Amino acid sequence: MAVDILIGLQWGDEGKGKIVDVLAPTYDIVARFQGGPNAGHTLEFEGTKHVLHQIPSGIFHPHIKNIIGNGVVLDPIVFRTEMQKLTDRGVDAAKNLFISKKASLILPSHRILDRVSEEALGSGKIGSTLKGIGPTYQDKIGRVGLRVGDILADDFQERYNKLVERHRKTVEFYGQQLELGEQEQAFFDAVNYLKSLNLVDSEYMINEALKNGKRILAEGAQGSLLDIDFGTYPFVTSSTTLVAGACTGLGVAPRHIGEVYGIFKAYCTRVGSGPFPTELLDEVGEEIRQAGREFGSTTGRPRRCGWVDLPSLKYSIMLNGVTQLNMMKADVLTEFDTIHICTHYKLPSGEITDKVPHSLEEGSVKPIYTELPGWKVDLNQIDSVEELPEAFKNYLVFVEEHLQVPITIVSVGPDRKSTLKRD
Ligand code: 2SA
Ligand code: MG
Repeated sequence: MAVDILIGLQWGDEGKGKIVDVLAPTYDIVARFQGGPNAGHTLEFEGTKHVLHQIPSGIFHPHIKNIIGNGVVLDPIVFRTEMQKLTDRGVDAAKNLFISKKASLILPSHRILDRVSEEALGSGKIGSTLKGIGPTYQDKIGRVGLRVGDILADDFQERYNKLVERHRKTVEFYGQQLELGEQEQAFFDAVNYLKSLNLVDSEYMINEALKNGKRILAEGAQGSLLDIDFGTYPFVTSSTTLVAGACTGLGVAPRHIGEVYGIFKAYCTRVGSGPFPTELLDEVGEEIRQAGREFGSTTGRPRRCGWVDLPSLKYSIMLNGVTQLNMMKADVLTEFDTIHICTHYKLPSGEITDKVPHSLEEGSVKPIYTELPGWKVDLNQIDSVEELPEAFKNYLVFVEEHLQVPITIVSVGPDRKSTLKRD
C-alpha cells in the first residue's frame, strides 16, 4: 500500500480541508505532516461550517485514525480549544487522534517572538499568522526546541524554563520585555491535558499500517508557493509544504508515496506579504474576494485575489509529482464576462517564459494572459460534469492541456455535496 498525499499548489487556502473531507471515507488514516495553528482548513457539511487548525480533517469520520505527525508544530493551548470545539459538536476526537512524540511544541514565548520579529521587520514583514510558527521551527532546526514527548519527562519544567530564558534574551535584544502573563499557566494546563491523549511513535504506527494494507492520506497545509525552499522566499512559511515534507514529517520512505492530489483554485489568492504576479488590485479583485469569501480562516485577514497563474502551477506540479488535479471554487467566477488565465511571464529582459524565475520580486514579471469567455451560470446548482456549461468546460480543458495532468475533481460550492468527479 502507499501513502496518498494532498497538496496545495498555490499560496494556501485552496480548499484542502474540503477535499480531505470528501476523500476521507475511503481512507483509514489521515495525517498532518507540517505546519501547525497557522493552517485553517474549512469543512462544510449538513449546513454547518468547521475550521480545523492542527487536527487532521479526517476527524469527523469515526472510522478514521487521525495523526499529528512529527513534522508538525503543535500549540497545546490552541489545540485544547480545538478539541473542546469538537467535543461541543459531539465528536469524540480524543479516541481517534494520535500525536507524534516528536512533534515540536509551540510555547507562548514563541508567539511573542513571532510578533516581535515581525515588528522589527517593519514594512518588510512576512505577514505571518503570528502563531509562533517561524520561531518554533527555528528552535527545532537549532536543536534547542521542546517536543511533545518531552512533556512526559520529570525535568520538563526545567527545560521549559531554560528555553524561555533564551527567548527572553532575544526579546530583550529587540528592545522589548517578555511578558507571558496568564499564558504560562494556560500552557501548563494544556500540556497536562495533552498528557491524557494518545502520544505515540507515529512513524511506527504509519509504517505498520502500511504493511497491514491500510489506506493513508497525508494532508498538506499552506501551499507549495509558501515552501521554505521553493516558495517566494523570504515570504514563505518555515516548513516543507511539498510532498517531500510528508516523507520527513511522517517518517514515510519516498517509495511508499502513491497518488498526489494537487489542489488549486480556479483563480488565485495569497494572504500576507510577498510577490503575486496575477494579483488584481482593482474592483475585479474585490469582486472575487467577496464572491469567494476570501478572508483568512485563522486570522480573518482579507486575502489578496488574482487570476489563475499557470507557470506557478506547473512549477508546483513538477516539484510535487502531482498525479491528479482538483479545481476548487469554480463557482466563484460565475459573474465575470471574461476570465483571464496567465500562461506565461514576461521578464524585465523582455524574455517570455513559462518558468518561475529565481525572484518574483514585486513587479519584476508581467503576466501574459489568454482571455476566455465566462460562463455566467451558477455552477452551485449543478450536480454532474455533463451539465456544466460549455464555456466552463472550455476553461477546464484549456487549463488541463496546459498543465498536462488530469483534473479529476471540480468543486462548485463549499458543501461536501458540491463536488463533481470527472473521469
Ligand atoms: P507563518 O505564520 O509563519 O506560517 O506565515 C508565513 C507566511 O505563510 C502564510 N500562511 C498562510 N497563507 C495562507 N493560509 C494560511 N492559513 C490561514 C488560512 C491564514 C489566515 O487558512 O486562511 O487565516 O490568515 C497560512 N498560514 C501561513 C502567511 O500568510 C505568511 O505569508
Ligand atoms: Mg486555509
